[in-house]
Amino acid sequence: MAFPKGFFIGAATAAHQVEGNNIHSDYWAQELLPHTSFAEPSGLACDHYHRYEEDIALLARAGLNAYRFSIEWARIEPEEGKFDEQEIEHYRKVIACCKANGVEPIVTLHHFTSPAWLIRKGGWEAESTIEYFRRYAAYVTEKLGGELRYICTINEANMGLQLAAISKRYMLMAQQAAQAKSAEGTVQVGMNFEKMMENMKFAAMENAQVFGTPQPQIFVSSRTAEGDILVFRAHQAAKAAIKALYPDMQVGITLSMHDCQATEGGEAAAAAEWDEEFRHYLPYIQDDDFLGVQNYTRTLFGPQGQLPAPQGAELTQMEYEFYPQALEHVIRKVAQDFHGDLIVTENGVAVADDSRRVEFIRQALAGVERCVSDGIPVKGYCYWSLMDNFEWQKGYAMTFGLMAVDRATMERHPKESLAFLGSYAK
Ligand code: GCO
Repeated sequence: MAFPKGFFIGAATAAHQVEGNNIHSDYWAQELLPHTSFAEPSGLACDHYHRYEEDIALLARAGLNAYRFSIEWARIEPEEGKFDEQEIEHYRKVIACCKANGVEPIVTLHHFTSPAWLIRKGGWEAESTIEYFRRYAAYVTEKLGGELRYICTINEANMGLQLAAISKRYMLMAQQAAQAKSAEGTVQVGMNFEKMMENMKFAAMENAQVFGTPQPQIFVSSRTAEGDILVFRAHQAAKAAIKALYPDMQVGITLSMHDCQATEGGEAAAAAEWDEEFRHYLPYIQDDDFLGVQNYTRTLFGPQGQLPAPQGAELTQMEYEFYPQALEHVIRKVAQDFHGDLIVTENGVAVADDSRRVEFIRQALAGVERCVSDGIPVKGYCYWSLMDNFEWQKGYAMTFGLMAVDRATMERHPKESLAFLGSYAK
């Protein structure tokens, strides 16, 4: 079966991960702290800011018909209330370039990075952030809305809660390791634990200097229950502003979702996780035009909670399981409760061997095709990512891309997987 006419086959990027020199952002500041937890700074990234024409042309030449990218708030509003028209013109050109290449631009307004000033004002736990985000969304829409059909307000709006859960698990393990310091085999862990705590003290001081608080509330931080909902209220405020200007704009949010699978006795834990990742947000997104589905793998649950990947499972560079079947499962589960359109805004794999990427895409898209033929309103699939890029704290080591980037020369090298993905659109 082929996808219906108008189905998007695309690739995704995020501004900070590819553009380079995002100097007014919170991440830029954090990357440069002496005790940073980033493996390396983003620097020039892939210089996509200057090479977007080549990148979009390569995407289009391979047959892809959609490009999901993000607009960088820290460029548009580098200082509170000071909006930069020239940066609007930059993104106007990016959008025009998509169209000249027959590519649908799918724009995200917030993809993890925020202006540093926003974080100094309390960031993603502060009530005032709702109004700041609404104002920025309205500004961008007023300027560029006439050229767009799809806007994702916030990327992986549920990330803060997932991080809170991971930190809790991690701290528990670290405490146990520290207590068990004398026990053989854990000494080394205890030592590292102490060093890590030491490092955290310095990092806290450095953060205080830059952001006025030892624990800045960037978007990708552990979120409180109130902060979790605040993000969705910011989405709702932005959506209302966008709709007031362009009632026909397709507006949605994107969520990071695992295929939560129960092994025997793990049913309650898997259901609780699905509720936390997805279902409890329904009241805030139910009326959205679409939901952006972002999935990379599955998570297994037993009676005690989350389980590691099965023995012998193929792992990706990210150290989670290579499991392309997860996407179909997630789409089917989401469609039980969410009745708007679905767009796969991210799905992908970090592997060195591109033939495994081709296989991942083949299996993932077979699952999407089955969903479409069962009548689930999936409107598109964007692979993460168009090119190898800055994978946040992990730096440039993770290769998710359909194209390799030689960061010394910035030359692009399309991989076989790019043409393979493009073949689905032809
Ligand atoms: C995300 C991420 C991307 C990551 C990708 C791979 O939305 O989590 O948006 O920025 O690079 O998920 O881990």
